[in-house]
Amino acid sequence: MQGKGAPCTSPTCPRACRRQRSSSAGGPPLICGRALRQQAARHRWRRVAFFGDGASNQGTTLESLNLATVWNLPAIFVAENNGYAEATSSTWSVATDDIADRAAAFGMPG
Ligand SMILES: Cc1ncc(C[n+]2csc(CCOP(=O)(O)OP(=O)(O)O)c2C)c(N)n1
Ligand SMILES: [Mg+2]
Repeated sequence: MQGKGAPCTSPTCPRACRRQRSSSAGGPPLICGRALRQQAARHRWRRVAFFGDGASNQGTTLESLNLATVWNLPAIFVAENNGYAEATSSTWSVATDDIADRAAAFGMPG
């Protein structure tokens, strides 16, 4: 999403999803909380967190991926790599070519 701000500018989700909005790395932990509520209420909804390449380097995002796996939360994490986190290039700051590769470290499909 070149030229636009944080991943708040998310595409429309499929019908069975509800989306969140938040700034850098705030979304994944919030989505874990909401997904836990969905799970407890036995709803069929899946929660979706969109985060950017910059947010993928933040601890809250990685903690959320871990939590979602160990609690088996109904959550989907979508990484949007637009090449930059503000003025920082992802080629300089992200230690993988494909952010989805990181999912394997948390036991989830990437
Ligand atoms: C915890 C925190 N640190 C710093 C910022 C300032 N900030 C706002 S957007 C942003 C860059 C986000 O980059 P990225 O995750 O790649 O999302 P993009 O804007 O490229 O979609 C930063 C550092 C913030 N909002 N929150
Ligand atoms: Mg980015």
